[in-house]
Amino acid sequence: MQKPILLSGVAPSGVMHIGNYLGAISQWVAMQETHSVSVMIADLHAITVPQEPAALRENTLRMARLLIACGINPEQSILFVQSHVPAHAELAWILNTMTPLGELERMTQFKDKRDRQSDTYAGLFNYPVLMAADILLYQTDAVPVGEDQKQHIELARSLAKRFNNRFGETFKIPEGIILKDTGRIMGLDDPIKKMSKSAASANNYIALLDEPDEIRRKIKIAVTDSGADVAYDEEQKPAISNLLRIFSAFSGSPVADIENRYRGKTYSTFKDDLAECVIEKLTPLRARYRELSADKESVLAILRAGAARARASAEKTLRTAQEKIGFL
Ligand code: AQP
Repeated sequence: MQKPILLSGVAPSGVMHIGNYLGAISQWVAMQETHSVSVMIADLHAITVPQEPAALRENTLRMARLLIACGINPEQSILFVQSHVPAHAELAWILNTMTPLGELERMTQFKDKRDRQSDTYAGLFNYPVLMAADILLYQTDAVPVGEDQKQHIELARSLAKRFNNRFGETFKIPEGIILKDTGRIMGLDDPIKKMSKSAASANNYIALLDEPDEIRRKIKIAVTDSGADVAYDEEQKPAISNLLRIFSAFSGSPVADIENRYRGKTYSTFKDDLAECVIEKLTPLRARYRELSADKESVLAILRAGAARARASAEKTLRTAQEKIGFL
């Protein structure tokens, strides 16, 4: 029987942080057993804000290495670069012609990112339509993402339904998969906002490639709440609750067990142990990344093979959509 199809993606920025990892990438890795997984390095999305060409090229390769180091297995799953599959841009154009402006104007990510740019371009506004194309091209069943992508998945679903209603069954309606505990990891320096690589300070996040001393330092200075108890309470103790969720995700212990372990102990003891737990999990990943950095050719070969496999299924769906709308 054919496995359900999973597609998700990550922008090739220079940094992948533990929010990206716990909210999204670790899900993709785990679901390789049960799903047919495609992971896209979203360079078309990256250029919706200005990029320096050499850095974009390097970051795309770096992201491929990072994903493999995280456990995406290129022999089992499809790992590809979005711009290597032209069907993404072609379907996005078609979907743009049936997306009401009002739906894009409501997107909170757009408003957020626009406010951080000196100039805003149409690509940033249309980003969610491209994301809908990414998903619908592969007849995707499951899209595991962080909570920040929820609105975009809703748009992909409504565009698929709109197209199907107007032109007949063409696209599968995808389901977003958002983890309750790790779908929104908050910033270490501001537990009210999500952890984000474009935060003003690098103390906001732990990058997967941060060295152990850097991880210790960032966790030591992470914001805590008033009071002294290591207790889960999202309202009263957002900072400690966030650290508890990170600890739980990396250690595999339920939050309640960790609360019990640190009852009567200080924030500082809790933070020291959390840092060691994160370091233990990330050390093998960093080592694997370094190994892959020595061999650029084999990573390029993986991306070439991934693009060829992705193109085959994407083009099939694109042709069907083109025929349905009456292209000659
Ligand atoms: N803080 C987060 N908690 C849980 N999941 C998160 N994701 C992002 N931040 C968190 C999820 O990671 C996947 C890949 O993200 P992306 O590369 O597309 O970038 P992003 O969402 O734009 O991540 P950043 O770090 O927040 O970047 P900036 O600062 O540029 O906005 C996605 O599934 C995302 O939901």
